[in-house]
Amino acid sequence: MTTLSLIGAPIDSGQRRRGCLMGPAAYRVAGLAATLAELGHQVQDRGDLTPGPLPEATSPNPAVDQLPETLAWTRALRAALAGALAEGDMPIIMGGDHSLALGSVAGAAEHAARIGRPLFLLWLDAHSDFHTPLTTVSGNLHGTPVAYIAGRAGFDAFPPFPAPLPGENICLFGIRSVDPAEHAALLGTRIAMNDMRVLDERGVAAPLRDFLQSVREAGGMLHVSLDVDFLDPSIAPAVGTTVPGGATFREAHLAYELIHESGLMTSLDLVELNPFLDDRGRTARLMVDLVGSLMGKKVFDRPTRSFG
Ligand code: 4U7
Ligand code: MN
Ligand code: MN
Ligand code: MN
Repeated sequence: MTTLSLIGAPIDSGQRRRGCLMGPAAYRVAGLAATLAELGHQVQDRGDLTPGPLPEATSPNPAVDQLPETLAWTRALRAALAGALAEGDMPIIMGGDHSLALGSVAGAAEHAARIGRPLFLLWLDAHSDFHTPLTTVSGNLHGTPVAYIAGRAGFDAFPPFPAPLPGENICLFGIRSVDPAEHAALLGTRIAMNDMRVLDERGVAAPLRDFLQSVREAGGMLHVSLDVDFLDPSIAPAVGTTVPGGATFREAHLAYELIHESGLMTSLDLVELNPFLDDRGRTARLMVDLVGSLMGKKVFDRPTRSFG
């Protein structure tokens, strides 16, 4: 039986609104481990990671903020993910801001390359996070991981990404904020852009099933990166970068049930929860509830087949 390995990553260096470092504690207080154990999983809380010593690093873009801190975390997370996957666990990273995906997905890619399987990435987010350190205007590195994972140039301070993912292995989902430089760069890729226009027209299920089918056909591993701001801020207020028009509870619920049903997910990030901005733990509890759906909680357990 696969062990769910909970790994705390109290990383706050990818953006400037302090508080994401409280995320792992909030997930623990909200009962993430117990919720998963009640669903029948074997769960191990591995505690919080610590970044190693800060490397010397500067960026040609003076806007870039806290580069040495983020580099140190990237290294630690990459090793933690590759290690957990090599042990046969399913790592669940409790973030921490989204810059943690620079390391978590690198670790998943390192492991996938080692065992000769393709890696796929499902990115549930309001934002496309496709800046490089050279194009970011805000300088916040939590807006860059997808570009790093896709092998875009401009990450000279970072270790080269192990086996960058081809565009068709990446699915962006829930998108409603794309900066001009990201937009221009995304047009030249085969990354699936499921922005809110697509989800409004086709619903959640059809585009998600298409992507999951492509993962299945390729025999791929699937890393899911879940930014809290995928959800509408009216139900998930504890994020620094709210964008209106997000996923409803029902849409998120359906998406997570479909991911679970596919049986394809091999690693997961929970990112961008800022408990300092929360309303009496509401967002943390909602996230725990939804991660339950992602890990097998069902309202009514009917045979998969009845959904066609
Ligand atoms: B998140 C932004 F300008 N694009 O670069 C930027 F809109 O991890 C936002 O998805 C990045 O929350 C958001 O700062 C990063 C901005
Ligand atoms: Mn994000
Ligand atoms: Mn976001
Ligand atoms: Mn954010």
